[in-house]
Amino acid sequence: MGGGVAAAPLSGPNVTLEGVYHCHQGPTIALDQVCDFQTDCPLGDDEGDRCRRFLNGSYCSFEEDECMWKSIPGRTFSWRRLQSPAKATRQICPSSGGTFSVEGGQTKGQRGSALLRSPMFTPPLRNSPCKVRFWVCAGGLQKGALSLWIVENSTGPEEQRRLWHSASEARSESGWKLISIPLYGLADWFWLQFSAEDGPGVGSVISIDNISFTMDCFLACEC
Ligand SMILES: [Ca+2]
Repeated sequence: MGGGVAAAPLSGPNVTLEGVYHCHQGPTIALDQVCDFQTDCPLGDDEGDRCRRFLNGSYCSFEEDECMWKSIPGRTFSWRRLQSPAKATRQICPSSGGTFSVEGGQTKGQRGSALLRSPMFTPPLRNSPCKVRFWVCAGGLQKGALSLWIVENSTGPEEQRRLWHSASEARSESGWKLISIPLYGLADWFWLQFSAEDGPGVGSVISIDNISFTMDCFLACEC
């Protein structure tokens, strides 16, 4: 690795190889506090526009658009970008803006699975502590489940790996929850997909919001 490693889009004096970011004014923050939808720098330069300039889909609040995340409908239900949740579920999963959600609707017997698929991403460097983070709310869930899968371009859906499953979370907790998952062992371009299985049930909802990748995912080899 002749030239070493640099964060291409955030390059310059503000990112160091020690994994910290120097705010334009004020403190030094950890690299995983950059582009995580929480303002840590006094001037807010760790969030916003510069984060959106990374790979499309790697930093999305679903406020303005879908950032190339794509709904692949199931037989009886599908993911939709909502500006505000339906009345029935507003109290369980309150949100002030856009989310991607599956709503239970009024009918029983929702079968099959509905997918929410990301655009294609470049693989992180080997051994980089790359993580994907997202907020999830499974409100009033009567049945059904949510999984996050990773699919590599070279092997395709036949060899997809499950990264996370909602059943692994404590059932008693409701409301929004932050999930953070390491991405490793990737050799090829890949995409992520959320899979809602068998629908959330009558009057229930599953919502996803504020998806972001840590900066480590974009460290590029300048070989
Ligand atoms: Ca931040």
